[in-house]
Amino acid sequence: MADAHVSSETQRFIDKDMHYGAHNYHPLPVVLTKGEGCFVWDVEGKRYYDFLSAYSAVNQGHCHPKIVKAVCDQAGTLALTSRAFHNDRMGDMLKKISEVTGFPKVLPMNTGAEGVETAIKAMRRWGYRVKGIPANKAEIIVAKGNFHGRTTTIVGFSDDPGAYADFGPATPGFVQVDYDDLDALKKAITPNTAGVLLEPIQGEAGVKMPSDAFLVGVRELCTQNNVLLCWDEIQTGLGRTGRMFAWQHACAKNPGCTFKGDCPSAGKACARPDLIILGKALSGGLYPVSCVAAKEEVMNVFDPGSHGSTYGGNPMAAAAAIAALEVLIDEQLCEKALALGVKAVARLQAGITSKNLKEVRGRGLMLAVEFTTPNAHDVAVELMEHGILAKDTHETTIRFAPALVISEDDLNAALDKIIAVCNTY
Ligand code: IF1
Repeated sequence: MADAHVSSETQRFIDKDMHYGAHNYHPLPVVLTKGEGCFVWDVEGKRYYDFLSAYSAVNQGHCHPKIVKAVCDQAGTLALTSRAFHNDRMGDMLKKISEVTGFPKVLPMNTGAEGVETAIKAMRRWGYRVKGIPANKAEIIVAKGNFHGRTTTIVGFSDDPGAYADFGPATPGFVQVDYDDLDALKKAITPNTAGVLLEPIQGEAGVKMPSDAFLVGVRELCTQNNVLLCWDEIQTGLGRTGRMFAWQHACAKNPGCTFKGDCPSAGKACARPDLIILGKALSGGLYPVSCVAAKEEVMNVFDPGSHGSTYGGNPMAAAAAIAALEVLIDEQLCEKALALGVKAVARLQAGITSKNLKEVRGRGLMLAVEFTTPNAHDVAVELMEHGILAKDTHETTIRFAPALVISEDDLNAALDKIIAVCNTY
């Protein structure tokens, strides 16, 4: 077990968290106090490459000056009104998200889990009111290994006991199938299936990348059976995988499709969803902002009183989201992530010669190194000592997700350290 060397100053912060906080996390023993771009600094002044990026919430880099300015300006003007009144910023955010996603309708929330709950409610209501599913019979198909958040309903359809154990009874109406298994999905569809909810790449499961044929096949099955397709792009979306959305990698007729307006594949050989959930990088880390974007037919199931949130769609969130999306586009972060990701995977594959290496994989700057041995946590601790912050998952896999603004030189410097550490395991 790698030993972390922790100073007494750092330990005092950790002790306070442990004393007053619920023990629902086991963080690495580092206490951060400052961030800029792809870097963070701890309370002792040591600089780290942040290769977690708050689980891809800071794709635009820590404290991006443009987003910081937008949020600070808005904070001093008007921060929160509730949805009992209109505010003069929300509409611009909805318009921007509509343009980026290609969907006509957007419903703003705050956390990712709330976005997922919103999508579940939309799919169920659509199932009853549009598809004609009998009352309380709607089913939503999900994948084994999924991670969609922490609410009681969401953990109720997780197959990770750490997430769901003793939080039951689980909300009924969810059916689990193997991920990346089209036959299993096909068999699970019934006349009562309202929707399919999937991550286009499973993050928590260890950056599990399905075949493009799976993503396209899911779309086809949903179209054939009058079932809604919802991609949870909370983690994979907004440039992380080298496209605005991860589903765009899979479009067969139009590779790398950057959807604008009508889908050129007209729903065929295309992985375009009926609704999409976004969160995390939608604010670049400055504020919790999530949303569902969807077709009219889906979003129109909501009427006054059926859904909402005190903070959802507030002016601060709008200022952050507009700036965050502008940064993604203006700085061409999708294109950058795509190009850097190809180089990063090649470099890791060539450089890591450890006999315990199982696989290096990734899309864009969503990267993973999987070992045959359960040492990923030790690797993460060792990497921290060498100035790289990253997170292990499922004992054998370590994920790397630097901010998309990282320079090629910084990426290479960090990869050299990662390769060196991985080769000692
Ligand atoms: C935690 C993982 C990442 C998500 C997808 C919804 C949500 C998430 C695809 C909910 C959130 C985070 C939450 C974080 C750990 C985490 C995570 F390791 F579990 F898988 F990112 F890699 N859909 N993922 O990935 O969004 O409500 O948190 O805003 O500490 O729970 P949220």
